[in-house]
Amino acid sequence: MQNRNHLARVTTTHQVHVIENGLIDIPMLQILSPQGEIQGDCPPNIDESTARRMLEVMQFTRVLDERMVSAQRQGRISFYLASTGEEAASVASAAALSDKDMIMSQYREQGALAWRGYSPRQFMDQMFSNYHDPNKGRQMPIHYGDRKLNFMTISSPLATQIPQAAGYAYGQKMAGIDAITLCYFGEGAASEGDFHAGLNMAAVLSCPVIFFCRNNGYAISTPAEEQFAGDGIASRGIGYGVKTIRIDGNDPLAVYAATEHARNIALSQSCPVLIEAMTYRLAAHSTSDDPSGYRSKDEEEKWRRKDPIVRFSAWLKSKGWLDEDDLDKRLDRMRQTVLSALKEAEQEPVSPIDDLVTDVFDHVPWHLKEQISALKKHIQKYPDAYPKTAGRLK
Ligand SMILES: Cc1ncc(C[n+]2csc(CCOP(=O)(O)OP(=O)(O)O)c2C)c(N)n1
Repeated sequence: MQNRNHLARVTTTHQVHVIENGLIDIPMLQILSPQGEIQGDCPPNIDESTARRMLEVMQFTRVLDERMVSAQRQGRISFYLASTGEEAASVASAAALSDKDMIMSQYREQGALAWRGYSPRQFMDQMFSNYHDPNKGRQMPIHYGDRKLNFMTISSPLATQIPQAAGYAYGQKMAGIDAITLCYFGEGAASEGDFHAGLNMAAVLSCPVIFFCRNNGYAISTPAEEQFAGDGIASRGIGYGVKTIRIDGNDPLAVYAATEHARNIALSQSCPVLIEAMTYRLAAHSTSDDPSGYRSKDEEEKWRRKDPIVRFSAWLKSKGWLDEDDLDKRLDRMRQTVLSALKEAEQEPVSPIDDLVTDVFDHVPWHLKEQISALKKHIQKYPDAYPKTAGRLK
């Protein structure tokens, strides 16, 4: 007999009944095989120009990553974080959204921002903390944000964007706006309390938000098996009463189809949806990390064979949507564009040091005025102790 008791679906049993992890299968949606062939009999619902642009933005993201890791190695920027191997997760999910939807990202989703139209120069201005950086040099490189593109500024503390996304989506619902919020995070961030608070809040308050988890196997050097014992992150969505989809995160068509579907659900039913994208971080965690200390080359090789760009290119080619002769020229053009944007941004002056405290308070308080003036005196006395990005005196 079943009844609803404090919202739990209670079925009475007369023997001890233990529910074990793994009793419920959560299937993983895969539309394209690693070789780029269509699986199953549902043809993908995507037009030629969207598919072509998706490939282009994925390629751009990889080129950007390659150049910026080199720029960090040359000492031109202090830090970078590549998304190599995970381009499908960010680009194809952003492609399935409306531009009106808010994106709240973790930090490895530069592909989504590039999809929205953030220019190479904008990427560079932020990373060089120059005068044109909307953060005015007050954030580390890769902490992008753009109001016009509905892309919330990234913040370093993990998972803070998750309850914020629930709240933002609640606001969209209250305002009657025809838009949702998509929130990216890694499986590591899902260990934070904010993940649990955010999902529960979104479920109880029926917020139109997609929680998009990139399960790439590692939180820096900690592998998934040392992070949790449950069935990935998808099982937690079910626990919170959140509609849940698991997908192959290296399959752009699966990412696109699932996100499009999740968006329809979130908007029409006004509720959250959790997507768990199974993927792999082929790059180091960041330029401060060396993965050879915690994983094998064999493991990396296995995932390299599932490269989303190679897989998607093979499918586009089979459709006659990829001009291979153009490919090398296009990649060359992208490298040139990134390089010239880098050189231009590098030459720009940094923000004045007063920007540290302006637009934080209406009137700068006396103690901060004192600190800024002491800092300026120190810089004048010991200029060599400060990097070029420390700010201008005037
Ligand atoms: C609250 C908090 N704790 C720790 C860190 C340090 N930290 C930065 S990234 C990271 C790993 C996150 O892993 P995951 O969420 O799986 O994302 P991935 O880097 O794999 O894309 C950690 C522990 C942080 N930024 N914030």
